[in-house]
Amino acid sequence: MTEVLKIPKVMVRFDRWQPFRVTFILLLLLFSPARFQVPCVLVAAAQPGGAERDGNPVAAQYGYEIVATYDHDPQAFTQGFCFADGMLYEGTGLYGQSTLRRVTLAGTGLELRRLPDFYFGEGVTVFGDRVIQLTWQSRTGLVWDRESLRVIRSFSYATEGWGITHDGRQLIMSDGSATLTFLDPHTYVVQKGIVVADGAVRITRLNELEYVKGLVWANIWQENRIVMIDPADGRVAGWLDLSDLAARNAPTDPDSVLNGIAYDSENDRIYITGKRWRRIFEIRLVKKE
Ligand SMILES: [Ca+2]
Repeated sequence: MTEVLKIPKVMVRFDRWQPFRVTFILLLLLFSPARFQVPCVLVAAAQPGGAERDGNPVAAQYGYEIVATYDHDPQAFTQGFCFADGMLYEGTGLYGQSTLRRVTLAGTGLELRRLPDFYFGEGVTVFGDRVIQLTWQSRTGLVWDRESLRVIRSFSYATEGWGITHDGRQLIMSDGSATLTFLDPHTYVVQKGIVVADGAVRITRLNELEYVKGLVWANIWQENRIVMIDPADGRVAGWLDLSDLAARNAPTDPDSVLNGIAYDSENDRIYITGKRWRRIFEIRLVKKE
């Protein structure tokens, strides 16, 4: 009986203090530092960019100076352009007109090979004793003996072929999308792909390529500007605006866009041209503030 009575006493005491306890808890919540922390967290999360932007530096912007000019065949529909041991190698396109050619900067010693009419020639790179040339939609790469300029083999790839270059270890090719594909230079087997992006924006229509001091440079088709890409992750490290050069030197034909980057790594010289341009330009970068 005694135990039975004790229980209601406790309940009564609880009931008496309950309003005060509830008020106390409400006051605690009202003035708790945690109350002020919640909006702070929300504000931080709502700020645009945030940590991602901090971890991904904004791409540098470059202009150019012209160092020298050289003649270029105004009939050449340039699709591939590179430099090795004092010679320019150029691949041209269009069905029935595609070629591979080798010539000095002065225009002497021209050697020219015609591709079969069913190939539309694209990017060109020199790797060791071979010259490798892509074709646009035939999914076929042509491997030329560098000395004789004769085709010694071919290989297949799964995409369109646009530009090609190499970093000394792997071939790097573009296909008109935002992806660069890395191939084994001996087996031509795909080893990896990267997606090129400037911040959150994918950069598509990557065209003629050149490997320059650790970065992959790519013409953007029909934009007359070059994007500089970190080959480790596809991050855009810089932009080179050549629209002024293109406007002053390209023919009025809308197809005659900037599309040739050749790098003389021995002498650190950059050569630029375009489809049916009359000139090749050696340029020097000028960083924009
Ligand atoms: Ca090139």
